[in-house]
Amino acid sequence: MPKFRLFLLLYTLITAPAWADDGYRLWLKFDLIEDAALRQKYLSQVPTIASTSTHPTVQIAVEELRQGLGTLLGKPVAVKPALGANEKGISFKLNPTESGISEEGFKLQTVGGTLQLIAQTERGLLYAAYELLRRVQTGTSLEKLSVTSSPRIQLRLLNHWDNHVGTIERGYAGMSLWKWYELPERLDPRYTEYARANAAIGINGTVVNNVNASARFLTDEYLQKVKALADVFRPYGIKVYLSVNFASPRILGKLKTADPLDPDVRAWWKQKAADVYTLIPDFGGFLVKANSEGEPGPMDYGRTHVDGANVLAEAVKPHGGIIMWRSFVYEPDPKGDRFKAAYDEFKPLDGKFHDNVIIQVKNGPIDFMPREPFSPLFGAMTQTPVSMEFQLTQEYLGWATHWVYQAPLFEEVLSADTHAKGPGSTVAKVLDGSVYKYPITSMVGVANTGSDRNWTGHPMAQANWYALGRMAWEPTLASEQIADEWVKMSLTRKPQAVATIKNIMLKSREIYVDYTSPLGLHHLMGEGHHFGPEPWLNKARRPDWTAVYYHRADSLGLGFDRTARGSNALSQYAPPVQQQFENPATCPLPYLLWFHHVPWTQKLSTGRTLWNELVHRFYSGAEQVKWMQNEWNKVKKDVDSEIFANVAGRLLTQEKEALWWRDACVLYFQEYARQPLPAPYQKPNRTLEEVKNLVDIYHLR
Ligand code: GCW
Repeated sequence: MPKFRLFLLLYTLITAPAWADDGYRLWLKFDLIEDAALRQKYLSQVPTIASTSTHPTVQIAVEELRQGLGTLLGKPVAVKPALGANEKGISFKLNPTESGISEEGFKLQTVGGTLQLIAQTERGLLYAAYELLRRVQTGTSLEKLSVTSSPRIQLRLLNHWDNHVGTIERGYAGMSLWKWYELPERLDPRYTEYARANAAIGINGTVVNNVNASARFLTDEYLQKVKALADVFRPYGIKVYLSVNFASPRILGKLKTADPLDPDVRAWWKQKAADVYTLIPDFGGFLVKANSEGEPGPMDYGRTHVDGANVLAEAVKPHGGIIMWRSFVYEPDPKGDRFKAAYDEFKPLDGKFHDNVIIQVKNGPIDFMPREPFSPLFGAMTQTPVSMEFQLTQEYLGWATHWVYQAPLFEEVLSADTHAKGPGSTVAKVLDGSVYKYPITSMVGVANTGSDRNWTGHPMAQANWYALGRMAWEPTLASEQIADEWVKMSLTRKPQAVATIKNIMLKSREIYVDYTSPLGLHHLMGEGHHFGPEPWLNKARRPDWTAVYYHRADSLGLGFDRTARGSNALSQYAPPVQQQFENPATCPLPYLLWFHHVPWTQKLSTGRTLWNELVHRFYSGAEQVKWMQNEWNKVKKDVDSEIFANVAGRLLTQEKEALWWRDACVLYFQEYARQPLPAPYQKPNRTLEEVKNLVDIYHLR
């Protein structure tokens, strides 16, 4: 080799980072475990994998273990038909009648020198394999294992708001993963990567298109494309579902109506369902957004949500399908309270839906705000199952420039006590069917994935996808544990760095709440795009799309009175919840302005007046972004340089935008509070008018 080329080669080898990471591999990184002793220990326990299965799902499990353990442990792991006497290794046991686990559950057991993966189904074995890998990735002992695990929720789904043209409604990570124009002929390898990532966290279904649904997804042409995806996902235990446009019988079937009680409409849906199931025998079912934000629905024909849902339910029932009917409905009523809409609409319909219908409810009563009290529909529906819809994509959480770890938000909602059947009737227990015996249980996350190389735009947003899967499997998992796993699997295993990153993650959501919507403020964001502050917004296409509808600032105070003196939305909760919230003295501060119109001069439990506390939150919240930056800088040497720089850059933008929120809200509310800023806070160095114009800088109008 010529000297210069040799020099170049050496130079590259010496200067290149030890590893370069663009985040593509998510939580399936499987990089070499740095600790040689630990590696040795694992190697002595799982040097071999025994399997003769020809089932595609088990073969995936074997292959994941072979490759994953191989690179984690730095030595090829052999695959053999069987382990010899006294030989150590991993073995699979498929036992359809295995007790103590559900269909998708598994056991991980040390029996003699063998680590047995036991399950009733092949899917269970795949989940067991990923659990084993997670243990090795996170440095957990494999000594004398006796693990039993079953998902508490049956349907663990992503909902993609992806359009056929490749755009994603509220997507901040590039374009859609689905290349409809290439399907069904070309299968992008990324579809398989997507399935792996989801299976590894227990997700078993995906709604591939937007709830604002184009009818074209039910055309023969598109169903072929959907089938192609279903075929890729199937061996990973993932079913495909579709969002449907309620007017499809009119749009596609050329019928005069889409009235659910019209016999031709019924027949049309039956035939369509049969066509879908001929192509995709294990198709999951339909998701419907009806009579909401301009989407068609049964009410267009004077019918009810029950009529609409049941006609679809009948159509998919013979094929084992389900209908996920969304409760996100609200009429534009300037005098009403949007908070109450979903409950008012659906509570009277409880028990009237067919048994293969589940009502899909957003976590809060309004719309994925940075903090909401739990929706009163959780605990209220005793005979019709309800499902949880969380939003992973950060529509109201700063898009892709704000680092917000959402697991604490999920945990807060899941652990909230509905008191539906006495104390301890948490939202999690409602969802998993232990409060009322629901025939279907489900938790979904509106996906934050896109074509960006790292899937989620903000590298840290991967953790939200991860958390959704983990919590849908076990809704009582703590956000701390999930963060711990995710950091170790995706970023670094260095203990100090793990602790530092976890600490930022766990505080990030509260920091975001503080600089955008403290003390229970909500819906202050810009109109339409939903980015940045616009608390002054008083005119929009609908009154309940303005900000003033929600914060109700006036010369006396701030906040929405939802007590009996106000909209009485509180009456939708069980009495103990109502009681806790209705007294401003016992209402937890994070929910204060959700339920009360509080005088500016009112002393709060913190010792500060409302105005002073508000200013304090906006300022300290924005200040905390600097803290996040400083903490992040401490892990520079312990995380990949590309990811480090990516996050560091986004944190700088986050700081700028946090100040934007702070200045906008403080200057605007000050016009009502008419008080100076409390010490030590200095007045923003720009005027309210200047802040209002910032929206142009961000090209948002
Ligand atoms: O949060 C709102 C979004 C809409 C979305 C709607 C919904 C898909 O702004 O973009 O539409 O919720 O959940 O249906």
